[in-house]
Amino acid sequence: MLKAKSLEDSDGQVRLAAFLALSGVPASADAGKALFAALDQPNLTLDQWMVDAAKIAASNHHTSFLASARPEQIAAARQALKNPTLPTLTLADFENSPVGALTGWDVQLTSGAARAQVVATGRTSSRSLELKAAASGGDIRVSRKVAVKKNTRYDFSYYVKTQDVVTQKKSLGALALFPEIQRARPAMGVAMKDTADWSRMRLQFDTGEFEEITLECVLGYEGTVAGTAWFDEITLTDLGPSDETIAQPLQVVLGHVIQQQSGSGLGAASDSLGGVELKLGVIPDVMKYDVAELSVKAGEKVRLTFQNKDHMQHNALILSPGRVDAVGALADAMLTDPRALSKNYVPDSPDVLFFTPLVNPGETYVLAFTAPSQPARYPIVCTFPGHWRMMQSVLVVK
Ligand SMILES: [Cu+2]
Repeated sequence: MLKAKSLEDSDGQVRLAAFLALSGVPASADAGKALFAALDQPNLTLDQWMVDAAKIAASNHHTSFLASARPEQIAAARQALKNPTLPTLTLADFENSPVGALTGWDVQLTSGAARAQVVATGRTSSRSLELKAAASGGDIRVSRKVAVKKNTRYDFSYYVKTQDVVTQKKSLGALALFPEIQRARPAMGVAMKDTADWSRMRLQFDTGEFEEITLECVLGYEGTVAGTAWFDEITLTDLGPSDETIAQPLQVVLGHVIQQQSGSGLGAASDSLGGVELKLGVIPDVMKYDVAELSVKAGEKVRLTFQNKDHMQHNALILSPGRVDAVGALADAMLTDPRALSKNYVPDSPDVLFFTPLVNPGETYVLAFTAPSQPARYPIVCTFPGHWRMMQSVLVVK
């Protein structure tokens, strides 16, 4: 395969297959060198999945991969690691807004009685937006236009706090959303109700053809609620073009390997990673992991790379044998826990042996752990609301 130059093949799929193949073979000097050469080309762009595959392959052959890098390339990759800042746009923090009013927003009382104003308390600062519905119920939305780049991925983040929010019929509670950005439903945060302290909501979306979208903060939504909600620190982070190309893949992959090797003997001659590399992915749109089972030896060191190629968040919990239903019931019960999101929907249970946090669409998380010493079939399950019955795999410990 190395001779066939498949790493430099003009067909991206062939290159991806080659990278993936390299991640599954024993560490070899030729493979690391060839991978480095394939990435070390001016003006090379790769999509993010290929960059992720290249990271795994480069980790597997890190000794020869790093040995191929010139000192200035290492220096540039280290520098990039120090400054991973993406452009973040603050849409609203209300800090300069007069208290007791709401200027610059359209306020729409959809039904019932409710009001919107800036108040003199914030999450970490001195102002936030308050939406307050009467005890008899109200549905209110405040909105403003936001300029965005076309065909660009954004990470949307905001903080919300609620007090005594009681939903009625079909209403959702307190949430922020962009109604123009449609998937199955508008791009919206998880709706909050009851009483909950400041919680961060995040979601990612693609602007498509839009250059202007509407930010809405809503209390109610398709029905009235009683209670009060506060919104603060509403931001959009530009994640780059939605064709998902990464302009300097070599620097990104090199940075990944440097970070991984720091503290474990950078440039050591022997393979210092140790343990076994496992991969778990998600099949888009069907709420399923992409493998039925993974297997390891008892007591072995494991690095599980969980890659979420789906459009929604998922996690992966490794459970005690036979405890899927018990942990699933605890996950269902978390639907009424206002801190569920901040707990990544991971139930407090001794049956949860290892877990990843919620992994955003397009992101990858590496979970390192030591496999149990007891050979058995350990369930792997996603506890994002509604997923656990469908979304299961097994870690077979032999
Ligand atoms: Cu899931």
